[in-house]
Amino acid sequence: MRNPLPRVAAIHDLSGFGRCSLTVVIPILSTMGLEVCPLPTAVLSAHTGISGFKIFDLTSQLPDFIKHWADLGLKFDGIYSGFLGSAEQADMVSSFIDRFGGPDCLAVVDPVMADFGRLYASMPPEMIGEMRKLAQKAQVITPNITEAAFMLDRPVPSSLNEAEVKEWLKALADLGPAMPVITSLPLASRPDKSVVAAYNREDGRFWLAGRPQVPTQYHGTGDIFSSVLTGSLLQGDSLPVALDRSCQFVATAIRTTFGYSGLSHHEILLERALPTLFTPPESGGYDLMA
Ligand code: PXL
Repeated sequence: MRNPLPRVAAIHDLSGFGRCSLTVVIPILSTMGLEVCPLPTAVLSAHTGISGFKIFDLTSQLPDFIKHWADLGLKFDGIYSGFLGSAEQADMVSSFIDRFGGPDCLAVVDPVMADFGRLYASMPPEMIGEMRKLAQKAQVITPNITEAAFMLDRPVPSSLNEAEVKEWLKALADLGPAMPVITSLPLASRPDKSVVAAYNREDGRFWLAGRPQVPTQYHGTGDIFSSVLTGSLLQGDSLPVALDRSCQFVATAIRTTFGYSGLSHHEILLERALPTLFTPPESGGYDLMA
């Protein structure tokens, strides 16, 4: 029997404080009408951007959890991975996609490991090669520009033109995924915008979407973006509409939070924005790259 609601395996950490990973993945995908089955990769007191964080890595537990799901005969319409607790987990996610994926299942890998030119505090350097390998199994990957550079073994660029963006996307598609997306793109022609770009190898088209920059940064916006993108694709949206909805939602969450004084950049007010996921997609915010 088909799942009455599209069912997604969400392979991310659970961080108690600092909105990111499962604490954004679950509310976003649930609001979008999907059933989320979380497979936690690690449990943290707070995300790794908050000093003093404590982490409990679940690498040794994952094989048993996965075996139980296999014994239960679970079927997934989507598999969506993010922050991993160790480099060894990349192989586990790869086998998970082999075991539970297939032509009717969307596999999204967000190669969460770095930002602003640096690996996150808990990330071993081997994670870069492991994420590169794992990307082979995904249809969609959503690196930010630092993660894209690390995966392609290139310097992190301070600015790219459109021809260069297309070349980067093709190079990412050559790693395996048919639909690579790059976020936090330093696009020379749109310095005032927060921009994402994507390529669809199936039709050879490149897409840009974005929203005006707000002069602040909130932690977890990459996870928020990838979660809405995953939900939107699983709802049947096209790639550019899914990009546009994700940018729109991130911009709404940021603008909703930015107006308050006294909130740290770990405290994006996700719940204020969730109801906007019920509104029909606007499609005015994307462009085809000529
Ligand atoms: O937002 C990415 C992310 C997810 N999970 C954990 C993190 C980070 C980024 O720092 O530390 C635990």
